[in-house]
Amino acid sequence: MKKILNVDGMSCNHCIEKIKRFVGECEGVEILKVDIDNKILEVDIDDESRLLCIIEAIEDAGFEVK
Ligand SMILES: [Cu+2]
Repeated sequence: MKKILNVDGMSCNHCIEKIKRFVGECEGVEILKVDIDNKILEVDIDDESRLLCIIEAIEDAGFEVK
């Protein structure tokens, strides 16, 4: 299922790479889009429970989920 998360604090390509790297560690998650302008991360997850890992990964990367 597709999910869109609002992520605060992204400002450059480096941030995009960092988000991709950290969230990429989560199983069952495919990153569809990291959009700095609209401050969103779009993912395809196989189960709702994957959101927990994603949110933790974003925070570990130093960004904030709104
Ligand atoms: Cu950056």
